[in-house]
Amino acid sequence: MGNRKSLFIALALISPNILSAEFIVKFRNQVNEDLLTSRSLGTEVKSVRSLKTSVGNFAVIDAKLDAVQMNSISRSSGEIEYIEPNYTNYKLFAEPADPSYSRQWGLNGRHGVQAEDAWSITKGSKDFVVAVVDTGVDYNHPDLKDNMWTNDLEKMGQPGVDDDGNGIIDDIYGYNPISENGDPMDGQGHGTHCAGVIGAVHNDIGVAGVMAEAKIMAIKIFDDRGRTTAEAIVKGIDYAVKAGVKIMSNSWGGPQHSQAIEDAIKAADDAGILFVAAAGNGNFLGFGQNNDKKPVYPANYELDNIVSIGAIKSSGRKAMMSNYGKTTVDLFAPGVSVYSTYIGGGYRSLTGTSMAAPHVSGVAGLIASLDPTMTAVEIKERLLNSVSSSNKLMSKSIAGGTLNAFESVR
Ligand SMILES: [Ca+2]
Ligand SMILES: [Ca+2]
Ligand SMILES: [Ca+2]
Repeated sequence: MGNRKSLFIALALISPNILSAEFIVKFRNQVNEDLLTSRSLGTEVKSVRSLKTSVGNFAVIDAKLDAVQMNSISRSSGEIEYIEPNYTNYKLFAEPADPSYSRQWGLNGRHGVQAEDAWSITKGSKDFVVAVVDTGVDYNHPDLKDNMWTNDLEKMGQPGVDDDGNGIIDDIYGYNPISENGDPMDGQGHGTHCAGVIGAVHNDIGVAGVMAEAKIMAIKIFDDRGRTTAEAIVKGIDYAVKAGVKIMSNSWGGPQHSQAIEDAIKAADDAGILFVAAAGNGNFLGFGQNNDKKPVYPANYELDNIVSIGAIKSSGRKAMMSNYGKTTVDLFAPGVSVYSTYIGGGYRSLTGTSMAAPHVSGVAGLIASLDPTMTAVEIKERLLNSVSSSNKLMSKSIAGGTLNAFESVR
């Protein structure tokens, strides 16, 4: 009786009125196809095929049956042990259960990064740190907190005391050089969005990050109104270098060449840290510019560890607003209508090379998870040599294509 009840529930979930579908019939002994004809069952049966297995003999029928009919069939013949739908609602576990995953075309779309195939090889690692150098991160976000880096000496230490002696009091999740304190909470949203692209937790809420396993450090170089200084940027990068991060994700920039910022990034280069930088979003009219002619920094600094990222839309073409450059933009990544985490525990869709860069940072993290001793230059070579080539992007980037997570880790 209990079984029958659960069968009804299962059917009701598929459809209240099954019109035509496949059913699996388990026979107690041999399959009796005569029992499975339209005349015997009193309903149209389109096809019957036998299925012999070591656990018994089955037939698969294509028929029009509702729950009541199915139930009466299983009761009417002593030869039939049970009948149930030929269920199809199973999925590869590489596909995350996060309810908004279907919206993440950058991961699962035709021109996305082939994330699921990559995840069958690696889902990331907590053995190294990815720094989001941005507006901070909502480190309490339920879809991020388990993938946040924490400074355990401060976390277990005393409030108001610089427990690890690094000069910053209570820097548990990162650093805030804008306010010169240890709290990088995001009050703007941009950094939280980028963090989610890299490493939103794979769970039953929200979105999935490129890295399922990650350690994200928040470096808040912009205040909540989006303002910064070269001083704050240098201090933020310096903190991340000293903390020994592996990758820095930078979704910001401007036309101003700062020697101090370049020197800070050079120190990251010397430490083997990959510096992912958005190529920029073009002019005030919304058209991308050629970075070969009009440099954008930090993307355009001529340092080996910098990888400059343009944005594509879901068709695989360059986003209208995205900057480009045959010799200055390395590769393209998803950057239009990117759905990710937002401040206040929320989610939002945003567009820009800002969203493309963290896709690359996440894939760089997948690469590094294969071999944490890999240098920045080695990771960068992998990224560039693994792109999905595109004729339209040949003249617009060094690699001539878009980010491919699977090709990067296979
Ligand atoms: Ca400290
Ligand atoms: Ca403390
Ligand atoms: Ca999630």
